[in-house]
Order: sequence, then C-alpha cells, then structure tokens
Amino acid sequence: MKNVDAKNHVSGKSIYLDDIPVRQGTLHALLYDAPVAHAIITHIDYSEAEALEGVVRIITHQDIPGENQIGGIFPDEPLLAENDIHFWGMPIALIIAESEYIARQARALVKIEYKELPVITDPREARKQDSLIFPPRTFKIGNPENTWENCEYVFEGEADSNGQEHLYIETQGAYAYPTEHGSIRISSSTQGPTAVQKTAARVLGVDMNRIEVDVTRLGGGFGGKEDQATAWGVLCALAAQILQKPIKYSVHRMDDMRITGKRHPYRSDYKIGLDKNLKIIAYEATFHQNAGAAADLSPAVMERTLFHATNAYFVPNVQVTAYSCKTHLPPNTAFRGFGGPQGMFVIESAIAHAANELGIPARDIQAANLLKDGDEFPYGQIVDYCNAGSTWTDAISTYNIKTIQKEVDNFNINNNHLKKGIAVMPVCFGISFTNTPMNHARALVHVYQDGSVGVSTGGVEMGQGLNTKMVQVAAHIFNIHTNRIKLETTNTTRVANTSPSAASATADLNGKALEIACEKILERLIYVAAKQMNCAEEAISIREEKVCVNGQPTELAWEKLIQTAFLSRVSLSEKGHYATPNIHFDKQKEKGHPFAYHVYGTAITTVTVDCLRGLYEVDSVKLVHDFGKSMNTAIDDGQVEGGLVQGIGWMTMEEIIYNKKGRLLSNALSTYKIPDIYSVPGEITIKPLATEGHPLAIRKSKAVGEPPLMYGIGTYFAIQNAVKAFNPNYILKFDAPFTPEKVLMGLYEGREVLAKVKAEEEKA
Ligand code: MTE
Ligand code: LUZ
Ligand code: MOS
Repeated sequence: MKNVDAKNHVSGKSIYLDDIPVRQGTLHALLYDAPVAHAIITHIDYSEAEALEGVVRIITHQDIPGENQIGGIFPDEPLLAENDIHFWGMPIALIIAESEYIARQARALVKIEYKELPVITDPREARKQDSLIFPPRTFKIGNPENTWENCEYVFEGEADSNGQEHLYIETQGAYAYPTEHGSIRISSSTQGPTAVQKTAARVLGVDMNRIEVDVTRLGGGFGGKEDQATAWGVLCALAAQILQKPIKYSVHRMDDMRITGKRHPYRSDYKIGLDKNLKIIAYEATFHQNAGAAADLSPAVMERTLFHATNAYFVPNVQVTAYSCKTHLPPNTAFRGFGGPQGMFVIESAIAHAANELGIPARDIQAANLLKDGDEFPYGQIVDYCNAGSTWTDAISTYNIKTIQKEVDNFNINNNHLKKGIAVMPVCFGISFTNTPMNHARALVHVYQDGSVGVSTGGVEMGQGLNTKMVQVAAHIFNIHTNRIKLETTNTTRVANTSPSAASATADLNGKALEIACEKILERLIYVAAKQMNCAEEAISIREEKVCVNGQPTELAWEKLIQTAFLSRVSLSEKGHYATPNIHFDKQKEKGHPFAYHVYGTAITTVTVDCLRGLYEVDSVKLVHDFGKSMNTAIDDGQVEGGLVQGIGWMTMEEIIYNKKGRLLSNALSTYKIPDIYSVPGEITIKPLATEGHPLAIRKSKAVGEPPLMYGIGTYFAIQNAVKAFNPNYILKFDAPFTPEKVLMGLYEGREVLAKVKAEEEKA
C-alpha cells in the first residue's frame, strides 16, 4: 500500500504547523536567548524593546503562574532563565509582537549585563571536575579483570563520536490559543503530545484537563521533538494564557540550531581482549556522554549506550561504565538510535584496532563473535529469535564478499591516487523503551453509520509512515478497503497519557492497541451478523466487505451490517489498550529482560577515496535486514535508506563545532554539511531476511525506524580501510566524523608517503 499522505506531500497540500490558518488577532512569539554560555545575569533592560511599536509584551520567568520547570526526567531545567545562564541560547524571555519581523527587531534592542563564569564543553573535562548530571552506571557480566591475563591479545584506545543536528525539515514550533473555562488548545510539532500537555499544565499552574494538545504530523522529528518540542508548546501556551490571545511561534532555522540540543557527542575508552581463535573474551569501556547543561533525556540515552555496548556480539566478560557529563552546551537529546550508535561505534573501533594490529580483516573478528540463541546479553536478557548470524551469512554469501574484496584489491593495485575500502557492519538493536513503564499505548476507533471508520491513536506521524501502517491494521482486522479508513490527528483529548512516538516502537504499541479496539467492535458485528443470518457466530466472517457464512459470501455487505448494528443499538466505538508483555528491568541489579525483541542486520559498504583531495564516495551499501514479515515494504525500505544515509552523515560529514566559549559555530547550512543527493551511496541494495517475524511485532512486521541508522557506521571503517591502503603509515584514529579534512591528514601523515607523492608528481 502506498503512503496515505504521498499525494498531498508531493502536491504541497499536507498540513504542517506553519500551514494552520491562524485566528484573527494572532500574535507572534520570539525567544530572547542567552548570548553567552555560562554567566550570572546582573541586569537586563527590556525598556527599548518594549517601547518598539507593535511589541505587545515581554514575558519573563517572573510572569510564570505555575512552576518554571520543564525537566522531563529530572526537574533541572527552567523554561526561562532566572539568574543563571547555563548554555549559549538558553531561553531568557519571550517577546510577543504583532509580527515576527517586529519581534526580531525588538530582540536586538534587549540589553543584558552579566558576569561570565568558566565554560566546560568537553565531557572528559566535566568528569574531571565532577560535573555530572547523575551518578555513573555500570553493566557487568562475567569478570573481565580476571580475564585479561588469559587473553592472547589485548588492545586499548579511545573512540570519540560527535553530535548530530536533527535538521528536521520542519523546525520546532507551536500554535496556542485560549478556549473556554481557562483552557488552552495547543497545536504542536511534537513527538510527545502528552509531554507538552503535562509540562504546560505544570508551568501554567492548571490541571492537565485544561490543556489540549493536537498534532497533525511533523516534517520530521528524528528524536529532536521527543522532548525538546515541549518548550515551544509551553511558551505559546504561557503567552496565550497571560494575554488571552492566539500565539504562534514557528522557529527560524538558525535559532533552532542554536537553541536546541542534538545527538550526544561521546568520548570513550575501550579495552578489548581476544583469545587465539579471535573470540572476544573480555571487553571494557568507559563512556563520557556530553549531556549539555540539563538532563533532558540523557539518562535514558546513556542507558541505551550501555544496552548496545556489545552490538551484535556475544562477549562473556564485559564491564561497561557510562558517565553523563554536565557541560555548558544546550541539553543534548534523543536522536535516532538514542545512544545505541555511540556505544556501537566504540566496540567497532576496538575491533578495527585489533584487526589492524593482527593484520587481518575486521570481519574475521566480527564473524567469530556474533550472537546466537541462548547467549546472554550483559544486561541479563537471553538471546532468542537471533538473526545476527543469519543476516551476516546471507549478506556475505548473497553479495559475495570474496568477489567484492578481490575487486577492491585489484582496483587498489591498479590505482595510485584512488583507493577503495570495504567494511562489514552487523547491527543488533533492542525494541522497547528501556524504561519499562513507558511501553503501553491506546487507540480509539469509531465506525460511522455509513461504514466508514475513524481511527485515533497516541502515535505521531513524522514521516515514518505510521498512519499508513495504522490504516493497514484496521483494514486487515475488519477486512474492508483501506479507503474507508481515516486516521485522525493525534489529540490528547481522544487518546490520553501517551508515551512519545519514539524508540521505533510506535507502530508496535499503537498498532497492537488498535488491533484490540477493532477486534472488540468486530466481535459485536459478528454477533449482529449471526443473528441476522440465523446461524452460529463461529460460522461468520467478514471478507472483502461481505459477511460470509462458513466462508461463503452472503448478500449482507459491510455497510448494511453497520446500519443493522446501529439500529440494534450496538456500540460502534471502542478503545484498545496494549502493554508489552514479559518485559522488566531491575535498575539495582542492572539485569532483566528490557526488550520485546531485537532487530538484526548486516551491511557491506565499499567506498572510494580520492587520495589527492581527501574526498570520498560511498560506492555501495549492500545489506540484509531483518524486517520480520514487513507489512509495507515501500515504507520499510524508505526507513532503511533514510536511516542509512543519516548514519553516513553522522559518521562522515556532519561536524558540530562549539568554540571554547560554548558558542555554536556550525550554526547554519552553510557551515554544517548534511548528506545531499550526491552523498547517497551509488548503490543501495536491501535484501529482506526471510523469516517468520516476531509475535510481539505488529502483524509480525518488526520495528524499523532506528536500526538502519547504524549501518552508516560501516562507512567510517570502509574509509579508514581505504586510507590505510594508500598510507601504510596511517595510525588508526577513531574520531567521527571522518571529514574530508581528517581523511586528507590521514592520507599524508608519516613523511615517506608525502615524499612518494612528491616524487611521483615530479615524474609526471
Ligand atoms: N522517519 C522519518 N521520515 N522522519 C522521522 O522523523 N524518526 C525516526 C524514525 N524514522 C523519523 C523517521 C525515529 S528517531 C524514530 S524513533 C522512529 O522513526 C519513530 O517512528 P516509529 O516508532 O513509528 O518507527
Ligand atoms: N526514548 C526513550 C527512546 O524514552 N526511551 C528509549 O528507550 C528510547 N529508545 C530509542 C529512542 N527513543
Ligand atoms: Mo527516536 S530517537 O526514538 O525519536
């Protein structure tokens, strides 16, 4: 089935936040944010800004009727700064004006005085100064300390990965207006409508039932709107409450980039021990997560780093520790993969390091250590339905790794200034919120008198194709045409107390709730049909919009059945509630069974490096992915392609730079490079692994949103492989992204190579 929104998207009819027609008298909001990363405010003068014609009001923390607090996990983040500034871009005041243009002029007239304080931007430095968001956590299995002496080989090193800007095409924003009885209605570009509702209630000092949050769809979220959409919704609601006027805030790209948090940069240490058969028998890692100035989702992100620290490998002795380091950057947040990619990059670095020292391809080590059924993850879950080995073997044989390697070797022998590299990247990603209590969802279904169906769930459409999958689920249960079904907006008054659309689990959680709701209605319809047809309920089924008795279609069509049910006073509405069974986790012991299931896959990446310029191209990514039994291959393939390219961007070109004073330098698309059509691999081949799927996945179609991002990690190691082919003196570094600058430095470090190139140039 095609994406239900495809036509409207390409014809520009789809409605995003900025497309909502505004009400008469709508005012525009704009933040005044901190022009320094760490300081005490001594004086702010708003008088000139306030005097500007068209400025209606400047709202500060003093105007907040409830709590000045938006922290989700810990209450450590004010909505508007009081006396202290903790990051460059920290919201201080909200300017309300008749137009955005006027608000922008007013912003330039605000005068601030402050006393600057020392700035920390580096997580290792933060740890040294004991600046942590919360105490460190350790996952442990076996006993690495006693294993090192039994290892044939032990390697130690550092691996760093940088942050990543979400760059959703639609920036953050919200539109709020007052309704009756002290209530506010907020349209928000959020992955977490309930988070917006709950936080708005807290800040405004009203009950949650006074706040209605509605979401049509997002122009991308990628985790950046799981928690950080909240502030904008709350700011608009606050101004709407104070002024009793509609308030709109659609955030300018550069403001969005400056003010919001990003993927967490990590700086990590690893130690890996292998026996003589290349079995990894011990692994230790210490992760320093750059959390920024407040907790935001950092505790949960850090947790997932620990969960995925050993990626798709079984290691009997593991000790991994993570520190959430408090720095003076904007609070970093969820980003596709949610700490998992950062953890995986470190063990892949350790393996690359070991392979390089041993003079063997990394894939020899990878292949020797893949997970199998019955193995135990360091967090206690026992591996089942394991597809680490099957996706690996399938990829290696389908794409014929020996042939690919031979082509690469031949190319490298015959080319001096172009070199190819190759890497294999296995992925294992756990599906469920690692915080068990978040794994539940609800849906609400109305069958209308004419047989059409309206569906509401707690899930948010952000481009991942959720609504299409939900239509498919309802159409399947009722066995009616998909064009009879309409997905409603996501609204807190229809489906309440929702978890954010995140963790790749939205279709599973909301889809299962929707199945339950539809099944309950179907049961009643079958009762009505049986009475009508004068037969047993067991004999009744609905097939292609017709009531069947013992499998034989009758004259009773869907529409007629619905009318009959309605006239018999049978309820045609129902809600469904689903909570993932069998999951649990004990944070004291750091053991449990946190994931409903895991998603597996293996990608083979080849690249070509231009050894004169340091530029590179990804020739191909050929992968085998464990979709389970995909319910929509067009959508799922799109998720694999998008995730992969986003992962390649993170690993190779997207370079976030803050200066020592904590100012974002890569603050626009002219200074921050994201993948474009030219960065996409020349070939992407996706082969679905042939499996039966998993019973806890919606219609056995596994979650697909995040796992493919991690295939992008292979690109780093493929480039490294090519650099090494050109420059044998290159010393492996693990410092993503591998930008063209770093590639160039790597190609020419060590004098001999430079001399060789010069000699060749002279000869030419
Ligand atoms: N795909 C598109 N087009 N836009 C997005 O914002 N977000 C990703 C992924 N794919 C995203 C996307 C992230 S971070 C997650 S967690 C999942 O989609 C969320 O949707 P799901 O739970 O339905 O997979
Ligand atoms: N969000 C969250 C997530 O709150 N918990 C998670 O485990 C998670 N995982 C991936 C993405 N977002
Ligand atoms: Mo995705 S990082 O769970 O929003």
